[in-house]
Amino acid sequence: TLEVVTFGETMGLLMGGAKGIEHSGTLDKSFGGAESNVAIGLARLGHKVGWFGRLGDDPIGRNILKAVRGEGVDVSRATVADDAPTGLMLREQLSGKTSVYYYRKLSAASRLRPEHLDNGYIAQARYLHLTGITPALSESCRLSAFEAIRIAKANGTQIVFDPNMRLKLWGLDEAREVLLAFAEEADYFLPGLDELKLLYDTDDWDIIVERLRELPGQSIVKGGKEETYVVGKDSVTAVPYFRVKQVVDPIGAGDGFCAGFISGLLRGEHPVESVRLGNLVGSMVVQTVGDWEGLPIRAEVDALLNNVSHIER
Ligand code: KDG
Repeated sequence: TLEVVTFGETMGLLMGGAKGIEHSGTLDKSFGGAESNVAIGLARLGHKVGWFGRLGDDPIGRNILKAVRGEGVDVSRATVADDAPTGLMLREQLSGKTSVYYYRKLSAASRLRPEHLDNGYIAQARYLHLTGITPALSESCRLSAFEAIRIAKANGTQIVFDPNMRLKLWGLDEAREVLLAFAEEADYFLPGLDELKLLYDTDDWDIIVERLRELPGQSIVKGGKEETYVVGKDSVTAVPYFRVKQVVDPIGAGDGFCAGFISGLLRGEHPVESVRLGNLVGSMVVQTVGDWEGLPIRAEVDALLNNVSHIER
């Protein structure tokens, strides 16, 4: 049986080099999707995890399916759409600023419908991981996400929800309404601080904490200057980041965090200890180009947590 199930859109990723997309002669090909990034992270940490989504019947879709499967993630419920392509995203980093361009409207993944969900598949898991990207993709994706929550709740599967606000996909008002509705359903709500400022329309940390305390689940706030926050009923615990020599590519840090955090929960750790593991995994992702390539395996994480140094050659 699987410990974690997640689903969402995974796209081909084309990255421009130092000259940027406009002037690069070649683009580096990979793939990415918040949910499959989390799934790969969990698999590398030794967990049984399933990811699904709809892919196009095309080379990029086949590449994604093989690669995610190759990472040890169960992809048995992923489906292929014969009427729509796999989505694409282009990304570049110029002067330290990351820009993303989506080519995903009407993609195969956006055609996911509630009928594509396998109840038993979701019900077996201890955790269902969801992000706020899925409900932004299409009406049918939004319904699918709500249906997955219904299935999870009916079967005692806990919900981990990362809002992953993508304002290139929908307007703030709509995003706010839907993402806050999802937050109400989550056992663990993992927003970033910037997202919370937009969701609650305030920069006031005390008000944000108050709002989070009104939610039924546990909130963990990512993206502090130097730490992640665990919001308790009457206290907030700050869990410091790990020092990083150089941030090479910040994208994927939040997904790495989620993978580490869920891994901690699965290992029976206290939420604060799970956040520490999340911070560590996130800090490793940002030191490598790509969304998921820098995700660590269990042995690397254990060695770092225990301060063991290896002779590498
Ligand atoms: O968290 C990283 C993701 O944002 C990236 O893989 C792309 O899923 C993605 C999206 O929709 O932005």
